[in-house]
Amino acid sequence: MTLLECINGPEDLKGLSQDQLTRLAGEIRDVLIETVNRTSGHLGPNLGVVELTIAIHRVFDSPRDRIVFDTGHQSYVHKLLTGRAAAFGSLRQRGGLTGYPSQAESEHDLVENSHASTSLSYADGLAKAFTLRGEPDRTVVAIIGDGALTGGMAWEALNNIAAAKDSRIVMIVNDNGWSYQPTIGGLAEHLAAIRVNPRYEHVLHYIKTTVSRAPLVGAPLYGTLHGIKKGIKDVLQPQVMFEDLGLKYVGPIDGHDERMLETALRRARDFGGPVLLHVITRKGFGYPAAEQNEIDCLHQVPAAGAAPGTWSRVFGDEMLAIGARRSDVVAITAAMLHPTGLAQFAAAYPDRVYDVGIAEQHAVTSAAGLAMGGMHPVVAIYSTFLNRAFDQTLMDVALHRLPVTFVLDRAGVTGPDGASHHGMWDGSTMQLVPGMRIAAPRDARRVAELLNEAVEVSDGPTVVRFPKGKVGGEVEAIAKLGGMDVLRTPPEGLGQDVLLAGAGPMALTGLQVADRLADHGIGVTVVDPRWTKPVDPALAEAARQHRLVVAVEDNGRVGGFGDAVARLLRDHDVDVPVKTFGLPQEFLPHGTRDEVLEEAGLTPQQLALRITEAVARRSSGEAPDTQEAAPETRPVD
Ligand SMILES: Cc1ncc(C[n+]2csc(CCOP(=O)(O)OP(=O)(O)O)c2C)c(N)n1
Repeated sequence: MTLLECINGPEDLKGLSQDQLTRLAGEIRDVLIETVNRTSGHLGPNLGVVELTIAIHRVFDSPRDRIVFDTGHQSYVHKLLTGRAAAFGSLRQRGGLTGYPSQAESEHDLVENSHASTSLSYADGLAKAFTLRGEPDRTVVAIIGDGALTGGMAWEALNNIAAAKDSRIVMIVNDNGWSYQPTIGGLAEHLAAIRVNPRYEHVLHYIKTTVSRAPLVGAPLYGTLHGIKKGIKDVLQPQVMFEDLGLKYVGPIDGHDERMLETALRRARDFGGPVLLHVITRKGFGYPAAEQNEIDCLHQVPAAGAAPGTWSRVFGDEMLAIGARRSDVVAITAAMLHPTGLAQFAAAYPDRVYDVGIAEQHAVTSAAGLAMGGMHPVVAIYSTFLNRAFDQTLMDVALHRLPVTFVLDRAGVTGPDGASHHGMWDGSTMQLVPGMRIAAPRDARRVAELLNEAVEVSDGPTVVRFPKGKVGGEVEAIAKLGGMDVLRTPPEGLGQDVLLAGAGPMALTGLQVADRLADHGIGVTVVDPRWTKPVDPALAEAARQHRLVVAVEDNGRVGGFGDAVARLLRDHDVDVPVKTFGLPQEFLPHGTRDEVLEEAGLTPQQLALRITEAVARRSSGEAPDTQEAAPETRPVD
């Protein structure tokens, strides 16, 4: 029996000897490497926090003390130590453990959001609540990476925490010098006088001498640490930054020395007010394949980079071509250069790409500034993270009618990252933005086409949204309807029963639906709107020729493309009924993309069934039954 198998909760850690803790750390690393390579997930970040998480659970009393993981992608070790080791093999699988903290899984988990830079704000609020409730002995522990610390919210929270002298908050800065890529330390460059902290030098020396003895990792690791060094000095220089803010600073601590970590954590816990503990870790520690991975230390496996054949890569290739033609086109990423497909553009045009850190709000307003200055920025961002910058998109970009193109990768169902990562909001929130135009390409050719159209728009913002993963086959239009592509007309002998408009890849799903409906004698016209905002008025005219209009989208049903189609028909006094199919407006759990789409009733088979029923009801003159009021996306038996 392994030591890990004997750990059913943090209590079981407390009696272990230092030797046993070292053995346990090794076992945890083995489990992480074996499991995550099989299930997918965040590997490098978790390998880096093994000793840190053990030490936290030995020093603090969870769940009475609350532990908040910033972003939460580094909470696997915590899961293993809080009674979930046996279930760990189900990580990120449908019905299995989630890839982030989950209150449903454990009383030790609290924050599930997975959007970065929030932990210090949660900690601020929790500590205030404990004080108000007369529970002054409870401590809040926030673990925040140096990447997440580049987000504005973290600094807004620090500003408040510094003033909350009685708040028992231990802020652990897990400084590995990386977010997806080496963390950018722009803040720091404003610091004129940089002093060298001797204890920090000591840590570097320690890591240099111990790690450079390891045959494979030595030199590159030291090189990386040297890179980190500047960041630490600049951004996290205690005297300059945190102590001037009025925060108690402890560190820097070697984050792989469990005993030293415990000592520091005890001191921080017993201080009785906010303390910032600066811990230096190595992303991917103990696994050469991760430590040596130059792109992102195996931040995620499989890598989130833009592999050939993915939507992200198609976008990246076209950006490269546009970059060659248009010297005014610049690219912005919020710490996700490789995953968003911008790496090639960055290599070719290093002066025209800006990695702003995990700072989506700033990214968007900075894009507004670039546009005001005569450039055409392309902000490449995951769909779910644009939520962060809604106000900036609305008021800083759209209000000024600025030509900024938002390229929203991972739009729609994303899969194993679960509720906080599904990109199911932008199709609705962007519909609210005056002057915004939204493109949804159905295939690779349309990504190129629509991206080019988007960067030609000079009087307002544009969105190009596409999903995660591999791009499917290409389908050419057989006719045009206004600006839309007609992909299919009813086969001979069948009437114009249904006009089906499928947004983005849902247009291709629509073709499969049409095949199935033809087998039932129902004639379907399938159109790809290409632009889902504004909806082409030609759709209203085409609707008059059909008995039922169907809109399908990979986005929340509320306020998305389907609602925009229904509104267009109302505005044009078209009385043809409309059925809208999209994701239920709920926080959808993790699973593969196909599993989640099936759960939402969006497979061709499920859609065909619902549409057949709707046509049949209308043909028989039957009033819509009560089911009609239920979400349309539910699969029917
Ligand atoms: C608002 C937001 N933007 C982007 C991301 C994507 N993301 C997940 S982890 C990560 C890097 C985090 O770096 P850091 O906080 O230093 O943690 P590490 O992985 O290095 O331990 C990024 C950019 C996110 N989760 N939230």
